[in-house]
Amino acid sequence: MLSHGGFVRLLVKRTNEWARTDQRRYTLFAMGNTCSNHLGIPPAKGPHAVGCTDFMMDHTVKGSFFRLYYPCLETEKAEKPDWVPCREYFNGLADFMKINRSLSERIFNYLFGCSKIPASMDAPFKSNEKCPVIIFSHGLGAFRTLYSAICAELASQGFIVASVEHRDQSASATYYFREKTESEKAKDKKPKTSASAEDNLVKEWMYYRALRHGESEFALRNKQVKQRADECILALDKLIEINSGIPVQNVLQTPFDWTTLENSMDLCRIAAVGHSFGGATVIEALCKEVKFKCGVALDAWMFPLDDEIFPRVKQPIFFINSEKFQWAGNISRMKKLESAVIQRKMITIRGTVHQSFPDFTFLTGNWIGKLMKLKGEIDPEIAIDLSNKATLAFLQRHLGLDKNFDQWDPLIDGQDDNLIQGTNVTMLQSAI
Ligand code: 71H
Repeated sequence: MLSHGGFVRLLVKRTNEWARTDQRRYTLFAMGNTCSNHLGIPPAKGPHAVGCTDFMMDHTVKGSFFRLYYPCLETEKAEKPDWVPCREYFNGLADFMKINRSLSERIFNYLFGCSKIPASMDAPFKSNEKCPVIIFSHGLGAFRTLYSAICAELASQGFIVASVEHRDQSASATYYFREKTESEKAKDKKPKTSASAEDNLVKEWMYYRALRHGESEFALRNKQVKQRADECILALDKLIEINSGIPVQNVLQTPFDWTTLENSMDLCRIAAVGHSFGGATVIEALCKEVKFKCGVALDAWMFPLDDEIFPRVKQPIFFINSEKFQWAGNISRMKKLESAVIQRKMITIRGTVHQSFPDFTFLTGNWIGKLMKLKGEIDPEIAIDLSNKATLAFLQRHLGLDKNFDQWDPLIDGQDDNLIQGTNVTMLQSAI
């Protein structure tokens, strides 16, 4: 528990944050919204400080929404963004987990309400040599902010990373805007000091849609993976526009200056990275868009993909698997991508679970973490470090980067005490 003074400071800080943006958070509970633990998402290890900002354009459900991580200038006043941007995301997570919203909101808020992303909100972009680009795709029931240990690490190593928030009803929660109706505009008589895009818009929340009774799961997931790939490509298109200096209008009011990104990207060096459903999204996106030069699929869930696409994917792919999630049927679909001419690699990180890739793994103690399968046997920092280093080595190799990530080349072949080359899953003949 915080001291009385600490609680007051926290209250004041929260109020300031509220004043700063209307996207902010939760009502304070009578007991106070205190931080419950000292755990945190590990800071990025690369040579650059990391900035982070949100982008939405256009405002409709068909627009693009992503969080951008980028190398930034170190500034004193830089604030770290909340890990979960507002209460609707916690409510969405509760729906996804099929637990009661109001009880879980208190628990989530208590456990994770103070967690911060290891990046500076809206910090100025540090222009340097041209940055290679990564589009990141989240898993089922996740959303754009939950993989910050991975995205911030890649940005600290010089990448511009756009973490997409999918609108295919597979995210726990997401939002877009609709225009106000005439009657809403009439009711809204408050005097305006500065007109902005958001003034005439109303936020619409979209939550996770569970499979309906009798519905074909393949039909739903297959449709979703195609939309997800399109959303990755749309995010890339927006980055290409931003890079070319075309003025973009961000629907979200942020102080970040998007014009500073003009000519900052190396558009010959673009990759896709994703977790689970996001891993399948990577493969679908590679197939649809050859601008993606390679892909990294973290504990990919292959179920949503059409078998027909496997022979049509031409880029290198790296599968980084957890020890516990995989099964023969899923691995056999990964193996359908094996090729004599295109590099396809697979490693397994010992002691990991499916949740070893999203940030939750850092935010609970050992006991609760293992009980809820958010943590495996391995120290989560060691696991994410191996995953990130192997990813960087693979990206250097296939994007042709001029960095020192090749120092981690052995990891691509599973050469580490905590790695297995290929898979730990024993393949049944019937599954091959
Ligand atoms: N489930 N992404 C969820 C079943 C296992 C869970 C998610 C429970 C999260 C807490 C425990 C696993 C799968 C499975 C394809 C995929 C991506 F906050 C996050 C939420 C989701 C972070 C990351 C994710 S998990 C994921 O693409 C796929 C196949 N999974 C998964 O879906 N069931 C439960 C009823 C609904 C369909 C591990 C787990 C989880 C706890 C929390 F309490 F801490 F928030 C979050």
